[in-house]
Amino acid sequence: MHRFSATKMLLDNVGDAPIVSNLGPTSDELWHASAGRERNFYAYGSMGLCSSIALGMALSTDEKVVSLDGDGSLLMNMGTLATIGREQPRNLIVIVWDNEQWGQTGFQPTHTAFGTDLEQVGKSCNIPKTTTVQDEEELATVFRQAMSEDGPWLIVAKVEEEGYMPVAPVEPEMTLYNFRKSFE
Ligand SMILES: Cc1ncc(C[n+]2csc(CCOP(=O)(O)OP(=O)(O)O)c2C)c(N)n1
Ligand SMILES: [Mg+2]
Repeated sequence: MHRFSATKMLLDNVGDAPIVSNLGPTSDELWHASAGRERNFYAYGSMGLCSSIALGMALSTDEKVVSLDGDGSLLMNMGTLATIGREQPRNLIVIVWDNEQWGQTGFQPTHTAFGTDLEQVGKSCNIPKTTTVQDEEELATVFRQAMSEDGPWLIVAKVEEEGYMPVAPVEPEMTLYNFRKSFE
C-alpha cells in the first residue's frame, strides 16, 4: 500500500473530522491531498507527539479524531498507547503508517522491521479495537467501520515508500488559527 493513495482514500471517508498528522512525509502528503482543509493539524517539529495531541483533542470533543502517526515516531513515545488505553477515548482513531523505517532521516530500519508489533503493544495497553492491514482495500473497510463504531482504534497500516513529495508550505501559526476557528 502507498501512503499518498491511502491518504486520499481516508479523506474521501473522513468527512469533516479533525486529522492530526505526523511530521515529515505524512503531513506533506496530507497537505498535497487536501491543501486548504481547515481541520488538518500538521504536527511538524513534534516527533512522537501526533497521537498524544490527537488524544488531547479526542478528550475535548465528541467528534471523531483521526491521528496519522508514523512507526518511528510512535516507537519514540510508545507511552501514548498506554495513556490511550487508560483514558479509553471512544472517538479516537489512530492509524500508524508503518513503513518499518525512520523514512525522513534516511530510511533507517525501525524496530518494526525487526519484529516489534505495534498492534500487539496496543492490545496489551488495553486498546479494544486493533488491527494490522496490508492493503488499501482492507484499510478502507476498517476505516469506515472505525468512523461508525466506538473505539479507541489502533490501525497499523503497512506501507511501502514510493518517493517523497515537496515539503508542504505550512505555517504552524496558520494551522493553529484555522484549526481552532473550525471548532467555533
Ligand atoms: C525529537 C526528534 N528526534 C528526531 C527528529 C528527526 N526526525 C524527523 S522525522 C524522523 C523520522 C520519523 O519516522 P516515522 O515516524 O516512522 O516517519 P517516516 O519518516 O517514516 O514517515 C526523525 C528521526 C525530530 N524531528 N525530533
Ligand atoms: Mg516510518
